[in-house]
Amino acid sequence: MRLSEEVAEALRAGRPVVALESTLVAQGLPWPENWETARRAEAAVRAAGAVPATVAVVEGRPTVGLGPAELEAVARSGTYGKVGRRELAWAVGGRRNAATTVSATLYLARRSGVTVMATGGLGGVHRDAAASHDVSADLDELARADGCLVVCSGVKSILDVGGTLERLETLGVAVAAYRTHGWPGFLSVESGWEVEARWETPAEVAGWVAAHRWLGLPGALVLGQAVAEGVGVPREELDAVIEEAQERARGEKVKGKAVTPFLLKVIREATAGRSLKANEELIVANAGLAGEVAVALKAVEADLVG
Ligand code: PSU
Ligand code: MN
Repeated sequence: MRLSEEVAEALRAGRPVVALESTLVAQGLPWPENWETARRAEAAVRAAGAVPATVAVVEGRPTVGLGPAELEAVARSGTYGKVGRRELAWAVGGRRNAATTVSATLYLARRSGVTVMATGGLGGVHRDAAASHDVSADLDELARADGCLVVCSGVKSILDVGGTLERLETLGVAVAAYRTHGWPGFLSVESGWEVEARWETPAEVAGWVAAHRWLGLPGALVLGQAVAEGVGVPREELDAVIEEAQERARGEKVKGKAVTPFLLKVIREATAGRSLKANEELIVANAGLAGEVAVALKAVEADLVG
């Protein structure tokens, strides 16, 4: 495992660190918005008082904390393929460049001692899962990442949101909404689904995470923060676009891990860039909130020790 000096130093000193995934940079957003967003996300973590650690595999080296040139290469090069957890060994063994999804990022982060991460929208149960069996490996890793917190804006709009929430329940993954009752709808403010737990401050979230850890509960915790009101794309509009995108994916026989990037791209085109703006803003906001919670968690930990 390769840690940037800054990340290694922060971990040694017990300072808060937030992991950021790179698939949304390499596959989720187009150049140059992807690079700008990646840098803004890192800046948001810093502004909160934590150290950002964007994760990727660089020439076979699993890296936690990309340098600026590496981050730019992920955004610009087109050579960083998308890898989930199960493809990590393939990328490392084959000395490849690879961008990491939530499942791979969470795995590498927690192996390095980083227990808080941020992303845009989680993977989950696809709408045609009954027939295609397409369920993101994000869910399985969330079930294993004991005590880790993932800040997101819900699950990607292209998914079966209710089905994904059900699966998270079965897996024992704790779920809460931040400052809303409704479960956020990724590019839309609302998903139409609700969750019971709601928190109002980073300190409350930190207390929740600390309690989960203290109880020794398995599985990760997922905090959903809605995209800002003025930026979100209305859900009805998005739903129509998604149907169309899925139609096209079927028509063009897009399969496997290519499905998610394909759908996100079609949606971006169909909403004249508004979904892109929403995606950018929510990624930056989630990174900032993850930073605030990571800082608050250090205060809770100090409390427990003292
Ligand atoms: N959220 C975004 N953009 C993305 C993704 C999520 O805003 O590109 C990526 C994440 O890396 C997530 C992955 O882990 O999509 C899930 O892909 P799949 O459905 O193939 O498991
Ligand atoms: Mn999939």
